[in-house]
Amino acid sequence: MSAHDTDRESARPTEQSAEPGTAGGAGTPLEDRFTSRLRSAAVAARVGMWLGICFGIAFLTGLISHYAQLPDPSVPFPTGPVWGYRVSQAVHVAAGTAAVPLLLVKLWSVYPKLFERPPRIPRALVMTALLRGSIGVLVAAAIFQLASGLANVTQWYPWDFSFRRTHYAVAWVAIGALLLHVAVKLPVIRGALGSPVDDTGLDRPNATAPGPVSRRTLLRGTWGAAAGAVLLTAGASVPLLRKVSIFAVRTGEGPQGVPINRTASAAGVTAEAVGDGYRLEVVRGERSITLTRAELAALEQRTRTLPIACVEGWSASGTWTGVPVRTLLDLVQAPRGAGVRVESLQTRGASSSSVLPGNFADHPDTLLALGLNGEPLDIDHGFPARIIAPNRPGVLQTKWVTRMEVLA
Ligand SMILES: Nc1nc2c(c(=O)[nH]1)N[C@H]1C(S)=C(S)[C@@H](COP(=O)(O)O)O[C@H]1N2
Ligand SMILES: [Mo]
Repeated sequence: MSAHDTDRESARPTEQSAEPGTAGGAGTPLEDRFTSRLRSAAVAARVGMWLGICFGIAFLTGLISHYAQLPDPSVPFPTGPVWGYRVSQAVHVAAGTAAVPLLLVKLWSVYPKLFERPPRIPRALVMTALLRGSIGVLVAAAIFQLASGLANVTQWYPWDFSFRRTHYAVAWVAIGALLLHVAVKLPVIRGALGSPVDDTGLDRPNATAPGPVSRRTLLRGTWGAAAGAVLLTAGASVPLLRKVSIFAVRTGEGPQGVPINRTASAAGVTAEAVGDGYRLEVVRGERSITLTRAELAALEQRTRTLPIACVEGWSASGTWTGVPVRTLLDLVQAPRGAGVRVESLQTRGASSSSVLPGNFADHPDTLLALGLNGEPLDIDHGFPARIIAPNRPGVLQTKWVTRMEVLA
């Protein structure tokens, strides 16, 4: 029997509950129909606490990711540790994934409150309207963040707006509404977390029917669902979980052992464009030099193991060989600390160019890579040459690089 059936069976006769002002004004006819003891502040506060933790973690790691993508930050994003962005973004996606079952159970546990009778006194009514409005904003923002984030993870963009800007803006709305909600509910949260889970002190007066399971079982199931959701997807960034994570969007498969974000053909990059006619242009003001791939390969090479850490949550490590970007900048006497615009043979789309801030451009491990895992780059990984820099979001690791322009 489901909790819903229980609610139905023990619902009061309509004529009785239609009477206004019963149960000391605390209940309304509709609200009274939710009688399950599982829908309690004791459950809502416990699930809400973990939901709040997940949102807090997603917010902080989201700020990191947003900051890492600024082209000209006032304080430079650090070039290390090399795994920093990879871990931070994996945690971001894991926190959002865990939040999905938590949010569902949380909404389920407080759902009857939607049907609470509004107070009659005008001042109290205004307060209630404001509080409910703020909860409406919180719920809408939370659902938007999780839905848009999940869609992004699967590379599904059924909208026209910029994912990054919108997800970032709504994050502030969500975290603001969340902090307000916690502040308003603090007495209830304290009371609920400070007493045993089966305590009925904070329950709605009519929520007396035992549910089909105990509160403890409901909570265990919720933690299990959250942990399960993470384990089934985290293999996209945690190699050890690759076999377990059957729902992970990308699990290390791809040419040369690294997944592909966008193939050359999807990006409109043809075999002809990367053939014998390919040139790399390095430009600084009036000065410019042009190199063929053979000339690039003749320069001193450096090999480094660095991850591709996609904003969408998957990541994979590769061993890259190529020319340090700084070596190329020296050919045009670029000053240290100057930023570099990197342009791809791909002409459309936001990832057709990127800006390497000065600290990345100067870092000895920032390479114009020609090879991956001991072979020349696959065309889908950016042949003839692609940027690979430590501790950078994947979206900025531009492939099929044809032009680099010093910005100072
Ligand atoms: N020119 C170009 N470079 C690009 C992209 C692209 O679409 N076009 N995608 C970026 C993204 S989002 C990621 S995660 C990495 C993925 O690199 P890979 O496909 O070699 O794994 O490439 C980046 N470089
Ligand atoms: Mo990406």
